[in-house]
Amino acid sequence: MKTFNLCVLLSLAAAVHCVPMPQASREQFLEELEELGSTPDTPNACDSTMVLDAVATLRGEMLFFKDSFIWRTHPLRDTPYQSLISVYWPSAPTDIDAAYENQETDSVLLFKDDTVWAYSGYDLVSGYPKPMSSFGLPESVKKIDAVLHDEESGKTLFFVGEEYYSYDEAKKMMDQGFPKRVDKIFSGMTGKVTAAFLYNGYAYIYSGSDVFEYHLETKQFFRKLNNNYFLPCTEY
Ligand SMILES: [Ca+2]
Repeated sequence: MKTFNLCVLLSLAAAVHCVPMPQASREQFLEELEELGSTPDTPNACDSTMVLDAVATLRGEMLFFKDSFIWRTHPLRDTPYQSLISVYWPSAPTDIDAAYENQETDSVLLFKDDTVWAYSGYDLVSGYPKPMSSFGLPESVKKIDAVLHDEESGKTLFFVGEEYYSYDEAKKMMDQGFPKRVDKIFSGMTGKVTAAFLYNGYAYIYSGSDVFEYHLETKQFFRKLNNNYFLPCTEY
């Protein structure tokens, strides 16, 4: 039985809906992995010094991006699932800068240099890829370091160097008065932000292999974690 399924959790009641992956993608993935082999280029979740390119959620899962690879994890599964980004999204870039999930449009957005891609499920959303300037970022911003989307407030924060911009998803325009320093909102965050995502009312701000946990509403800093907190090493 060669059927290959991608399981997507649809509800907290743990009802699992399996989306068949096209057979061609499965074969392509196996061939590409065979070509790559277990080379040093394949990122390893057990490398505690690894700096992820981007982290995002997607329909209850977590997505971790590194080079050409992606891991998917789910709170109810123990082992992260690693594959090539191209298996899910053949037209997507590799070595991305940032990513976030827009739950309202049921899409995940990927940023690389001055371009943004949006996917709903496996499908490229009509109109994408398009210039990142469509968000209203200044022309001087040629790439971003990370992005953080808060569904409650409808704000999306773009991290660029020591500063961040705030985008209003409802108004589809940048908020006035930005950029501001990152440590004005996330106290003590003076290092470069490399990835960010929200989970269970907390903001997780990555700086290299360190992850800083902040309460979303109060912005109070709680603790410093490591990459492996969310992306566990499963080689024992
Ligand atoms: Ca990044």
